[in-house]
Amino acid sequence: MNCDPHVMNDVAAIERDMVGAARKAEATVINSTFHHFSPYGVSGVVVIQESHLAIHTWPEYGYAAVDVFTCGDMNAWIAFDHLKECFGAKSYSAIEMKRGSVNLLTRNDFDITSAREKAAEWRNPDFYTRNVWFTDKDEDQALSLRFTGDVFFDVQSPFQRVRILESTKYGKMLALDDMVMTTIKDEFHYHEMISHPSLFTLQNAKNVLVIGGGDGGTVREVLRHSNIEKVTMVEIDGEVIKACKEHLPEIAASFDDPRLELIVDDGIAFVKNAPDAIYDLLIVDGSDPVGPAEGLFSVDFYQNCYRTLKADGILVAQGESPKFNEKAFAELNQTLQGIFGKENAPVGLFFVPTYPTGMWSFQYGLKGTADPRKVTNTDAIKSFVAEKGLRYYNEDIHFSTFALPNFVKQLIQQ
Ligand code: SPD
Repeated sequence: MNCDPHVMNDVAAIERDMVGAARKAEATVINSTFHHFSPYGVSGVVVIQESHLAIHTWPEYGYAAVDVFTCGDMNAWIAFDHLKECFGAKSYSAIEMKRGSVNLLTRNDFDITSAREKAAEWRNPDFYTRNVWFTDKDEDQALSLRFTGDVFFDVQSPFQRVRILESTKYGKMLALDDMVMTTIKDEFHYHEMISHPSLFTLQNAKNVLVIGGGDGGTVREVLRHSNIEKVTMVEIDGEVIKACKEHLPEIAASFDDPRLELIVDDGIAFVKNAPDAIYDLLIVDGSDPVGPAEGLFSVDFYQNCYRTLKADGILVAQGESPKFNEKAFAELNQTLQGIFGKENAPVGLFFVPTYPTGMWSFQYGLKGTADPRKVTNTDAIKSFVAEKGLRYYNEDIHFSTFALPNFVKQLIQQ
């Protein structure tokens, strides 16, 4: 009781501590299964050779109910003391129950000692199967990814909780608070699509501003274009850059490019103070409209973006999902239509398996006549895609991303 509520809601920490408790009590861990529940609470079981440890937490009460069941030599109180410490429990109640009356049972002729010895021959004591789930959700929908339980980076920055976890299907991933930002195995969907459609529309862009994008995937793609002379990237959270440089080097691959100026600061203030008409392309690679990214969905911010673009400049912004968060998606498009004009705020859809619902968008603001829906240089796209080995974007996707289902057209009144 009176446990740390944050720990009580942290599925990875609880799995680690429960497995740690079993090991400290010298149990042999076979398997662990842990789930995070919406809106909060964690349940899980660690199966041990000697039986099992089970838990359910109520973070809102700072409470955890734990069973340590053993039929072997292990001392359950060692596990109990370990958990008390890990959970920061200020009080507790515990009962020890002896179950099973051996004198009432008939023993079969079964040599348990030799069976144990045999199992120990093939069992690697450091290996056990884990079933731990990370969930990105709102009140009504969720996307869950199984992860190995390994946490490579976990820092509460002044803005958000920054974590690098390892998912079993998509490899290492960056999570901000409880939202998936990018994973090693599907990051190219997002980063190729946020960059190349606009750069092939502008053809000769030289000066690019990226707001956000702390993982480095967007600048990596932008800098593939040899015509780019300068990219300024403004990321508010230095911990995101640090985490990705250390643990996602495939994504954070271009931070040393001499054409990149990396600024750790507030992107909204940066755009507010930027001179008029200096950028060919302005990319807003922000997270969802909660916490530090909320201002990246405001009218004021996009008015300043418009002002800093050159006469034929393009804005492209992470546009949320028309299925997961219709309201933010539609409101952003209304904002862009209001500033750039009704015909100049196209939406591009693309698929990301690790974002809730899988259907995601980039939203554009076209200041002049450069329009991604009207490009003609498809041969240039084709050879660039082949030369760079792109895995999502190509000359067909360039156009098909702008083909919208009717419900999406209705949402944005286009
Ligand atoms: N819900 C995910 C929203 C996407 C946020 N940006 C991802 C950053 C990738 N560079």
